[in-house]
Amino acid sequence: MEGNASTGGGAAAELAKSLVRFGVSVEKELLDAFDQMLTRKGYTNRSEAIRDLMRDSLAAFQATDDEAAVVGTVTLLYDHHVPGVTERLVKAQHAHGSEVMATMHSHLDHENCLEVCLVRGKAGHVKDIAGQLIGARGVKHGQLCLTMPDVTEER
Ligand code: NI
Repeated sequence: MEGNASTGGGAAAELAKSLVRFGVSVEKELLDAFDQMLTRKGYTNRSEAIRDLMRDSLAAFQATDDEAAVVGTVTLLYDHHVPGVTERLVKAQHAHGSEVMATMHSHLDHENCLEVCLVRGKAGHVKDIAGQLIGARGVKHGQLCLTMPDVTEER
């Protein structure tokens, strides 16, 4: 990321200057399958899909650095009838109040609760917190999704 933001010249001109075109050799069958997936996903532009894949890959790679600053979500599915599960999750979230920024909760049905926690901090710490939440007794399924604000700029 460059730190010297432009203050003039127009965003379109800056974008045109920063775009790079490159060629990729790929088997026709692979490209056909890729394009079919893009159509089903709603992409209208192969370049945008490839940019998204690159950002995914960069975010995943950067998050392997435990010191990297990350933001993310921890999704939790649990049965609130399991004794103590709600208390365990609330306690763990309070214990990490600086990293757990917010929590959204939905009572899916009579048994199931869906909870999403917004988290931020160093990747290693955030992964530990997610592990505590997902691994809490009573949580049926959980997943951590990490990204970082500076992974790349959307154009
Ligand atoms: Ni609930």
